[in-house]
Amino acid sequence: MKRIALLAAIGFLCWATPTFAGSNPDFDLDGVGDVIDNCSEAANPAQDDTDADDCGNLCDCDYDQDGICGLSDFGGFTSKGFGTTNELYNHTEPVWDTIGFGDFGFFTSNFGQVPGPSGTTAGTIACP
Ligand SMILES: [Ca+2]
Ligand SMILES: [Ca+2]
Ligand SMILES: [Ca+2]
Ligand SMILES: [Ca+2]
Repeated sequence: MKRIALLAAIGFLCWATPTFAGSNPDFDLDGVGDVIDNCSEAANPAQDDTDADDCGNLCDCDYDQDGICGLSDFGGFTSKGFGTTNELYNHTEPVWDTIGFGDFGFFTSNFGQVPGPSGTTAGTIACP
């Protein structure tokens, strides 16, 4: 009888213990799991990353890689001008649409901020 109770207890524990095998949280619901998402809080299913710093274009306006979206980056952004197709300064997907007010709005709203966050470079200067 004790053996049956023990087997029942083990069976219950196996049933009640959640398994995380294969689970992969996706905060921004873009189909790319947080740990491999180069913009883990912005939906960017294409994962465009022109400067290849593992911080996706959709959350990266730190073009000179100093860890912050600042004046030096703004100079580069404005020199390209609206209507061009410079991929680096493009903050929408797909990458090769033109730079417009949306990209400017992204830059200004992130001015003074760090890029990211990125699930692939957590803790690095390039994309915290
Ligand atoms: Ca995601
Ligand atoms: Ca994302
Ligand atoms: Ca980048
Ligand atoms: Ca910068």
